[in-house]
Amino acid sequence: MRWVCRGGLPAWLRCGFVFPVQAHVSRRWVQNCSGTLFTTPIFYVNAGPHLGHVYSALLADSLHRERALRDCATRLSTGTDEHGLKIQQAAEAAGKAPYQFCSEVSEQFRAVFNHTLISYTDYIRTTEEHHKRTVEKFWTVLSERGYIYKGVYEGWYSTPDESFLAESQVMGIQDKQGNVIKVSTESGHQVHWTKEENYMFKLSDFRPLLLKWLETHKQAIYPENFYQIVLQWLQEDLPDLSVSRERSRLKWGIPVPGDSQQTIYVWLDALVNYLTVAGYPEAHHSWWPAVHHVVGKDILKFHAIYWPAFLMAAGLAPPDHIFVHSHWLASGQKMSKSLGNVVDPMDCCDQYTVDGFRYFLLRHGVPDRDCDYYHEKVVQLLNAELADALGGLLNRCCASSINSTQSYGFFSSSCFPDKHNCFDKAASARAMEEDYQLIEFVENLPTEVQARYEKCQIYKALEAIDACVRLTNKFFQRHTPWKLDSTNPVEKLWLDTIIYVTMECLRTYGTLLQPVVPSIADKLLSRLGVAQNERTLKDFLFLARYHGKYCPFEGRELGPDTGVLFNRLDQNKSRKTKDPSIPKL
Ligand code: ME8
Repeated sequence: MRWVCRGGLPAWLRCGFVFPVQAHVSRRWVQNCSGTLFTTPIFYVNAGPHLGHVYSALLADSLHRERALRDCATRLSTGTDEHGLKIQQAAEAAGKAPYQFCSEVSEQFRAVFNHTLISYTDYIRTTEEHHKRTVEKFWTVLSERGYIYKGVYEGWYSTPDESFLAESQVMGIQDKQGNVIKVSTESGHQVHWTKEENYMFKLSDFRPLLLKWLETHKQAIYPENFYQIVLQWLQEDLPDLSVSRERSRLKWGIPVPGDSQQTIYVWLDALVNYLTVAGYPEAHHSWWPAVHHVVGKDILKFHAIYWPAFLMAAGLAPPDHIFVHSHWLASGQKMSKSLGNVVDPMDCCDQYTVDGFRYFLLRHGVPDRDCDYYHEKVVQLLNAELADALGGLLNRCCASSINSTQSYGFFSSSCFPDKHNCFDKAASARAMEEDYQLIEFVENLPTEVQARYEKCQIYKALEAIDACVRLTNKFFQRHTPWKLDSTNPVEKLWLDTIIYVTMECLRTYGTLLQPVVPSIADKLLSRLGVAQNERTLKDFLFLARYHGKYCPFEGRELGPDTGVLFNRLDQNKSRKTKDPSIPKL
């Protein structure tokens, strides 16, 4: 079916028509545009960074970049968790002084994050003086408000998890020598019986308040299955929590204010890093509680129960959102040093490029469930979506055989009339029903992508973009522009329109892909001639000429870089795995 416009005036002059989706998008962006602090977990420095750590950081990074794209105030904090028994033991095993050991591994994390283009604004180390002062202040507030008391703690402790466990959370198993040992049911790590005088936090007081918080903030924890898990935990009794260890056992940590014989529990120390970054106790109000924590499922209890309870006890609000993700397995198995299947992020970047690696993790990683990582899948996905679909589309509309003037194309409303203002069919109209569907999908894409980001469903945002890329390839294929005769003025109008529409679609994809593949998006937008200050989503207008508006890109000269957007990968190059403790930098 084809349509034709009545009269020759642009649509907006004729009836003041504003495309409803675009109007809706602009309103939403303005409304939601408040400052947000995104955080990653701070990483233990007992071993170097691996793929799972980079995934946590990547999720937060793309959320942060997406906010920036909408011109919203945003920060991204990451860093390292450097106190506690397991770090103390790792430093001893390495024969190094704890601080030197922590500094070396912390630098490894920083280098991997720099390399993988994690655009953090804050990098915190818990051994920094200003963090220690914040923890002391926070402890003092909890204590003064009556939520800390001294008691005797007796129970199981898991050092790898730095976690206290109830009898119901441990089970007996046989170790390799046939001895019966106790392990944490959740993590499988060995636990040891501890009895010592500790400071206790009145966690039990907070069960009703935590339940109320979750009832009134149903979107506080994403995805929904993890929200339900937390609710389930809160159905059971919440015993008071030991928040210190005897200094004789744990030297590597912040001493309890006023009691040098006790060290503050590493999880209390670590969680407070978020407040340190926000500027507590003086300057946190501009960012707190507009905080979005990205955390792995293994540390959900600390973030969704202990942390909100600590905050409430200190008179602060819980964070706005906790985004939870599941774990990456390597070829179906949990990654572990002993199995030798730990995936090194630096190797991945070497093999697939930084953007390729970022794209795979965010496109294939589904937060609700564990995901499998294997080489064949990475190669297949990147070749199909980045090399063939996206790169192929850019190549096709920039090829000099089709685009002889090497420009953005020109739009002809007689070839592609406004569907909403056309009453009669005209011979010059070439657009088909499927073409109108395509532009409707692409027009809606920024809204859909934003909605996905708001739920941390980046894989779904990327799925939607990829679906549109495929539709655009079909559009190009359907109209066989290579068969049009550019010396014929009528055919030239349609050829230019096909190029213009395709480039407008590509500009939309390039803009929306910036949070995930910043280098590829930059290459794509530069090739289309889109300037740096034209790449945000604020006031983004797709297919302006179709809506009878001025389009600054129309007819613009293409950028000079004709290089391949993403080189196809070789399936036969095998994946390497290595010990993560010494990443190649
Ligand atoms: O827990 N796949 O630090 P951490 C995906 N210091 N994510 C994974 C993963 C995998 N295979 N393995 C680990 C800590 N992670 C604390 C945090 S925050 C105040 C303190 C994720 O270095 C894990 O789920 O053990 C967690 O979110 C993050 O890496 C850091 O783990």
